[in-house]
Amino acid sequence: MSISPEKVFEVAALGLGGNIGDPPAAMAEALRQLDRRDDCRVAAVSKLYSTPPWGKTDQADFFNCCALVETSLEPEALLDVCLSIERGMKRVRLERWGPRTIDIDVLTYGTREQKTEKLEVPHPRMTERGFVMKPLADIAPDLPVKGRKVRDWLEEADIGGIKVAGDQDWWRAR
Ligand code: PH2
Ligand code: MG
Ligand code: MG
Repeated sequence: MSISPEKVFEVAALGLGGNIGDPPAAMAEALRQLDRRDDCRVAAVSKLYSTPPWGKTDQADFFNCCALVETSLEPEALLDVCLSIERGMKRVRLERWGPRTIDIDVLTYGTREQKTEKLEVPHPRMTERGFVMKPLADIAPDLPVKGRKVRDWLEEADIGGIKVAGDQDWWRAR
């Protein structure tokens, strides 16, 4: 018999989005797949939002949400899990910042700051994106990101056109 060391769980924030097909169904399925894993537990999910496209504006509105995940995975391994869930759901992505069926981004990992070839946390553009900060403020308003709380970043973010499309439990019902 061996004694296994206690796993250390970190809290990571994820941003989910999509604007092709049925993004709320895809996002809900992705969250449930994460929650079923032994190494991840979905601890909180924001409301569901409909958001105007950012970056490339001549495309359909997106659905977006954020989630807090307790995980024993290191950030790169968590990203790999997210990417494999995307692939398993046959993600279609037509171009950078363009239409896609589902996108799962690792936004933060604890309070860790790292920039490797594979992954930068905090996500380099998250604080300027209303479609990230609005849902993140539902579940982690006091989380420090790049020296300020999420709620403070949100005050400066452009949240024009962002609408609530589902309450806190939207992802369980689907
Ligand atoms: N994702 C992008 C580019 N633009 N705009 C909105 N509203 N929501 C997104 O999730 C989004 C975007 C690239 O990942
Ligand atoms: Mg993205
Ligand atoms: Mg992505």
